[in-house]
Amino acid sequence: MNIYDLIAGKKARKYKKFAVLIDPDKVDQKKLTHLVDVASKSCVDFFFVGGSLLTNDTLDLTIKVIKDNCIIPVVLFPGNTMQINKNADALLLLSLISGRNPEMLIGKHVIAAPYLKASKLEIIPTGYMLIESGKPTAALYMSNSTPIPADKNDIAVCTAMAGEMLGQKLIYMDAGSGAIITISEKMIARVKENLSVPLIVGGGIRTPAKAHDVCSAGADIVVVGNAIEENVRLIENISDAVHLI
Ligand code: 1GP
Repeated sequence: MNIYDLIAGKKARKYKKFAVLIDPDKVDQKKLTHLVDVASKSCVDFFFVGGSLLTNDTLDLTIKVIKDNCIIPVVLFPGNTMQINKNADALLLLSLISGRNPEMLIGKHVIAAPYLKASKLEIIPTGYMLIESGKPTAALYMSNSTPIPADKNDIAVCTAMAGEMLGQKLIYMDAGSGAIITISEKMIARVKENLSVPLIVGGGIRTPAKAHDVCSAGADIVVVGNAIEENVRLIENISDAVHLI
């Protein structure tokens, strides 16, 4: 199964998609099995798995629990080069195009390249843009980069355009996990108007209404992590809100 085709195929383009972000540090096996069951029944499109910093060696187990309990594709959303696992279906190869830290633009990728090649994972080049979100997030700190100011829509548009021109196959606008301020609908809409590749949006989305608004503004995939860790029952309502657009 080709994950990029699932995201960007002609048919897929009409439908909004919902990705649940799993931080392996934050779920135990029992909680994860329940979450996977709810996600499966709620027609979640993808699991994104990863974190800015993982302190327990549970990435492999996390992927195994998901794979043993459902057919939802697992897409790695790696915070660093240690988060490569061949049992996932695909990996977002993130280039932090909002920042000016060469390590996050190309340096880590050089180190990871031979391991990625050997893994046989589907690699999806992704232009990753961090947007200011009201507090310093783990993603910001760990990436040693400056986010795009929340009200600078033109900078976001030009960054996304440049990312696409450089060959990125997805653009991911992220306010960062646990963001206080989500990315404005105006910024999402402006970026979407100027983009041909699919747009992923996440960071601080906590309600079905917000997920709906983010999709209506132009996101093709909405990502929710924290809110679901706190309340698994949200999955069904957010999934409905995203898929009914
Ligand atoms: C973070 O976009 C994701 O990288 C999800 O953020 O955990 O705040 O939902 P939340």
